[in-house]
Amino acid sequence: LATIPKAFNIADYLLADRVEDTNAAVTDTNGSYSYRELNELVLRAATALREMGLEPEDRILLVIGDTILFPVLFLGAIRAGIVPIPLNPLLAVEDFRYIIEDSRVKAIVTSGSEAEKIEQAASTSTRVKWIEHDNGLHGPGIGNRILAAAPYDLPIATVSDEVAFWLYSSGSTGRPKGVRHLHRNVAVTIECFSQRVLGLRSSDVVFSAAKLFFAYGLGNGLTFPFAAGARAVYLDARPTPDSVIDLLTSTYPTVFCGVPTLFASLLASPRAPELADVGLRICTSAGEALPPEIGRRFEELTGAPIIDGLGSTELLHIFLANRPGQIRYGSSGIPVPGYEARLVDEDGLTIEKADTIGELVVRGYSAAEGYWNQRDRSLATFRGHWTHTGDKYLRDSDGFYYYAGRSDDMMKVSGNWVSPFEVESALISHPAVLEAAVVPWSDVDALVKPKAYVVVRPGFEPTAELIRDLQVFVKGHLAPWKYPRWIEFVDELPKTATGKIQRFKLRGA
Ligand code: 3SK
Repeated sequence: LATIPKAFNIADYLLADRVEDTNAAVTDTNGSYSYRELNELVLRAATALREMGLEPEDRILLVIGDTILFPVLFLGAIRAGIVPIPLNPLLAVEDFRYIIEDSRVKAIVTSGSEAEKIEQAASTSTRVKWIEHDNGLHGPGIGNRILAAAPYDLPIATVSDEVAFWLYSSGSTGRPKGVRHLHRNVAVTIECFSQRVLGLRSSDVVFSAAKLFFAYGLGNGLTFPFAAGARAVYLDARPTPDSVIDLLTSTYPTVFCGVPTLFASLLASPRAPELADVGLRICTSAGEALPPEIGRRFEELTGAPIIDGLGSTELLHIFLANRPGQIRYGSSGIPVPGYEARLVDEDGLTIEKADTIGELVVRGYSAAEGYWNQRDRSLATFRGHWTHTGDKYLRDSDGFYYYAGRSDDMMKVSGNWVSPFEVESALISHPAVLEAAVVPWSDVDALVKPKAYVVVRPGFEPTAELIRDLQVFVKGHLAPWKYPRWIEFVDELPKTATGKIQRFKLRGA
């Protein structure tokens, strides 16, 4: 791997050489911005954040959409040594409240549509001093502050081994964990995946349907294209088949980064034939295993192979992947150059034999420094140079890895972690529910969604109407992707002698 100097700032690394570059860096719904403009906006944002009163190492939450303001604020904060924490705007108020307390942020930038939720969540915090609104670059709020500030001109004051930003990852008890990433980690993912696997170049136009607040989207839509001098195309709206096809047929990206559910829904869309000649060079898929049929059919339709891979928030981006020209649909591929992978048994011993399931552990220099204030979980996950993924895999005799489930009960739904415990807790707070167990279940496209088994309280009828009621109820309490797509009523749940639910007896996925 390339040597990374001690004095190092990832925002500076991405943009400092592009100060005079007039090529387009970002196209969002409102227009295009050259690298020169982007660099200047980033430096103005760095000043604006300092003028608001933020000091280096202070933290700021970014609850904003995929527009030019995302890279401007994310990189602007980092350039000034401030630590941004991008979050999913669709989280529930309770999630925001927990993260605001846990992260001890001093400032929050929120898009107009989420402002009410954020203000409610921050109302109990004694630490949050500023809530700024994102009403667009030219709108009142943070946009105007940035445009009014002078470009930041202080020298780099960060080092490669210091924390640059955090991302939150869901935990099995439902409490998200703050994953702390260093400046150097970004440079490692760029070299290993973007350069050595995707071969991203300045002529590429990249569209990531996975949003920028995800580790996967952050690499695809921000750090990878900027490092290559390519153009990133942003879609602020929800990535539905229609909005994605509109974007692909109007901006003609060469690289499209999606998740399996989206590839499946694009293929099922009556507008799918429009994708036949949009000029895609390559696609990536992550978030959950890509069903082989979906991969093959999408490649047949568009002519572009899908590079399916496995990454994690803890390792920042993809570390197992297929390779262009060497794709095995149904497999997560082989270790990305720069990473080593092993399978271990329950005693931590390496499994050498092919086709034997074990836990996947990975060694790579993009591993996070640890979880914030969660020592036990950090010790369990980041063991020396090896990161324990919690994923079960098998490796065939050619060295290709195949997903075989989770070591815990967590599941991935459209690329988002869902804790069964959290969905069960929401269900149990409904007056009709006595007990609930939530497990992963496969839909017709072999994609995983939550299914709930529910025991109703005496006096309540297990009807189709109650199913709808419960689904609406959960949607009202949790982020939208978490509600159970199927609910089955049962007389009792399988349990251990000590009363723990045996979810594995109910699993169908
Ligand atoms: O879910 C994944 O496979 C993934 C990929 C890249 C970065 C982060 C994640 C969670």
